[in-house]
Amino acid sequence: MSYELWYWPDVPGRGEFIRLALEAGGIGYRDRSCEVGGEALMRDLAGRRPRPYAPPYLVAGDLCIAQTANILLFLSDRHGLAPADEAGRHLAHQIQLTIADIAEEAHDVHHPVDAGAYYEDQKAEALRAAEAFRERRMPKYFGWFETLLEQSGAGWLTGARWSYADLSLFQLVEGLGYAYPRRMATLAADIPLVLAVRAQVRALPELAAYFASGRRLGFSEECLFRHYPELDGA
Ligand SMILES: N[C@@H](CCC(=O)N[C@@H](CS)C(=O)NCC(=O)O)C(=O)O
Repeated sequence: MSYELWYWPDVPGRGEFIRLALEAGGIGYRDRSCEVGGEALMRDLAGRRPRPYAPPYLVAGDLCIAQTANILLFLSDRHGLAPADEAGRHLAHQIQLTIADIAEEAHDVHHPVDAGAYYEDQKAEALRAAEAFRERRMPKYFGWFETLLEQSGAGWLTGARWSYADLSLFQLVEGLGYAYPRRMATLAADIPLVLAVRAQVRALPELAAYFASGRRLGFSEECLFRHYPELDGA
């Protein structure tokens, strides 16, 4: 089975959570976001049955699956990207849904009023939202990931081997490290296990070819995780 990943071209965004799982799992796929432009993506999406609400979505034969966490659960069930037992399967899914929550909050910091309007037109509200995100939300979420890793005791979130949740935690740390370098530097002392997962994923042999390929897209101010210096702070 070969898969098609559909996402916006040129940005990692939510598509990268899925790309990392496909790459680390050695799963064959066509990255349609790199082959077509945004208009072609919208045309494709509109023609799908059932129609996804938004990218990313994954096409697997007759199936079309949307929602990042749902796509990862689907791929994991087929390709063993998380523990197969009930507890481990739902723990990985729970973590992924929580990563979706913080990713959404990170997006809403730079678009606190209107997701369809420019950042520059909601900057005052964004400054206020950023302070709350940095001071209360980031430590709370990262404290929870750190607690899970302490409880796991195995160096990975769901057991002795990496799962797609670890890959996504890596991407979250990378993204927030891009967006909030000063805040992440301050938090670093409190989240050694989270940072160890980031280093372990960066060093995974399964991802070495992908990281060396030049195909991994960089963050930018068009994406989910954006760096606006005025929104960052220690
Ligand atoms: N909860 C969905 C969110 C999907 C989503 O918001 N996709 C963005 C791109 S990262 C989008 O195209 N949104 C269009 C919209 O919400 O109108 C997921 O995790 O996949």
